[in-house]
Amino acid sequence: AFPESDGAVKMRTVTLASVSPEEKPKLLLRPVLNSLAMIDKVKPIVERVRREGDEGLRAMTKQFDRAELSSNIALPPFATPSESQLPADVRQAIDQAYANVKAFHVAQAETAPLSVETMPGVVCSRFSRPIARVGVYVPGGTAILPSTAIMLGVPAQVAGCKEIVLATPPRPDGSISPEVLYVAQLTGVTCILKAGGAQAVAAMAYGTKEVPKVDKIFGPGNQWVTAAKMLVQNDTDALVAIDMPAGPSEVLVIADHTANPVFVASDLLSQAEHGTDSQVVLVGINLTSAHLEAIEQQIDVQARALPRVKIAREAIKKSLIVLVDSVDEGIRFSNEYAPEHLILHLENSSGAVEKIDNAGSVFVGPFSPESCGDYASGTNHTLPTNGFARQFSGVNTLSFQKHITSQELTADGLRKLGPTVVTLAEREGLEAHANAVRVRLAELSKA
Ligand code: HSO
Ligand code: ZN
Repeated sequence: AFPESDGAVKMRTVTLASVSPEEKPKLLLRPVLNSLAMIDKVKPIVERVRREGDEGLRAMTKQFDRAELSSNIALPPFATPSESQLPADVRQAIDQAYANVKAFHVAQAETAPLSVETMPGVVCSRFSRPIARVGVYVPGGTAILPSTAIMLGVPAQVAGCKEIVLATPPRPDGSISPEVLYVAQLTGVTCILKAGGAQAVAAMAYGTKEVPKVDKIFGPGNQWVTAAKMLVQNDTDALVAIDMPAGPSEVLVIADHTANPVFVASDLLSQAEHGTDSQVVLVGINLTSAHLEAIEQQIDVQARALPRVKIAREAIKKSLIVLVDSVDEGIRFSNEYAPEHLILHLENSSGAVEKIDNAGSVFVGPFSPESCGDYASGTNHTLPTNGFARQFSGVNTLSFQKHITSQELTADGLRKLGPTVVTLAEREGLEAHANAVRVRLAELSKA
């Protein structure tokens, strides 16, 4: 019905039951990211920042972002943008998003230390502390993303990080978008690094005269940014952590006979417009061919009306419709795929949530589009992609903190536990360990 020649925006369809066991794993694959080759490519950039510091950084910003900077950084206070730069409705929208994201992330913070008396007189505790210096990367590129500044700045602020460096590529005139500046001010960013790409990651990982070194780097970015994060994470000179390995954004939508084709298509396209490499999957449960056609037609019609139709078309072309016979089969496929975003358009969407094992964030029912989570409902939009939802959580308040454990034993506690420790230490042949207990037990037996 949609010949390629008329430019129809159409996905590939497979029926899961007729896919061979050898073919099935291929359905779960994302486009190959050759991370090792990318790491080799970013190495010279990272090394140049280490060698040449601020000068090297400035030269690369001129080369890649066409901006000539007198300084690589900007410090607060960041001037409140004027009404003409940032209209009141945009400002209010940012304020609302900030408030909701903050409310949800404040609730995630641990308020009291965890404390357990494992045996009488032996108390073990765990408490959290902010990571002192963090770097948050806000991509430039085809869209400006102040929402990402909110999603990373808010948890950093709520966690109590002392230094928050926000890196983002400057515009050719050297300025930062008023939206990002406004969010930087709201979230208490302490330094804006006007640089993008691998060079920005390197500057934050090692520090330069102008740019403060950070302890952990967060945020999405293109493959250069991701490769640079992976490279610096493995360098003991940098001593820096990263949030997670990031890949192209994804959505998986599960739809049954109750799904509204207009809504389903709009959800798929909101992901597809992110980039030509975006991954879009529709899992259809017992859909009639008329229903499926209605969805496909909506994809085509809505895509053509988008300013970013070219990008959406490329993404949709590589995407997939998987037809299954039951909700359980659909969810099983989704759990294997482990999508970054999972949207449920089911007769009983809320009832299906308990069966979900692997997903970055779930959008439940017809009135919960991914866009709400992307911008303003309160959940974070920095989420695991590429199947990493199997073992990673999305960015949250605790991502900006670490835990410290502690213990305190009373004399009685040591009397009770000491012999156990001595036995184990002797068994390992570590006499000094055993002695550290013995000398105390000897002292206690005098009293
Ligand atoms: N869907 C993107 C986040 C985003 N959407 C930012 C709009 N702006 C990755 O989760
Ligand atoms: Zn999005």
